[in-house]
Amino acid sequence: MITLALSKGRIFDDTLPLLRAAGIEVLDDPETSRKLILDTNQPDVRVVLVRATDVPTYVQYGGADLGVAGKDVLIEHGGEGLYQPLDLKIAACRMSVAVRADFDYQAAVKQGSRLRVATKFTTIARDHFADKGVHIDLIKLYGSMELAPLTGLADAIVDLVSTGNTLRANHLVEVEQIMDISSRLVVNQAALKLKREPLRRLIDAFASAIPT
Ligand code: PRT
Ligand code: MG
Repeated sequence: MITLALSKGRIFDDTLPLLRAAGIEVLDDPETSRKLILDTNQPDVRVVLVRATDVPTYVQYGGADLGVAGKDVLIEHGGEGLYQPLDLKIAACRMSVAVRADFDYQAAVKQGSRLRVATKFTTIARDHFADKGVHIDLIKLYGSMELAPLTGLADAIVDLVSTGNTLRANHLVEVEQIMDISSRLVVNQAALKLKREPLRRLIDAFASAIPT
């Protein structure tokens, strides 16, 4: 049995075409079914649905043989025990710094001001500002980062941006792009040895189906 960990939403949706290219059809729709373990047309392949941030943990400890997770999630997790053979180029976005439109970020940086930064991506934010030599107070949030500068909780946020619509709707501006983000295939290192043949076949099929 091969167990693939996916999160509902964009990662599930964008992984379906890759699975199809490998001859795998998922038999349940996670948006209508309440099942957490989904069967496929292959009796020896199943999909488990977990939170996006839990995918690396499931794969690391063998709760799943492989999974799909964003580069953001993998950096924050640390990647321990994970083999990362492929950038699938799906669920693409970027990690950025954003501030209120009326906050002069460049001036604050130039003056060497201490910045209050709210984010769920604490490792990425800490590394980014350390590289720039900017001192920060980090405020860990679990969601709705956009609210932090609007309420005075923080001067800046570090968050994912794709269309930019969420920032615009909240009168925030992107002042720095930290890195491009896409989702990767992650594989449990022990499973790669024990289930070498079927996993290799799956990885190869995914590799040839990556959008260009
Ligand atoms: O939603 P939940 O709290 O369950 O978990 P999650 O947010 O971690 O999962 P999910 O499914 O939303 O995201 C999974 C992965 O998709 C992330 O880890 C990213 O690698 C990737 N991804 C790609 C994105 C986006 N694009 C994205 N736009 N993840 C989040 N967003 C959010 C962003 O945080 C912001 O709130 O969408 C908003 C911005 O979008 P625009 O289009 O308005 O700029
Ligand atoms: Mg989300």
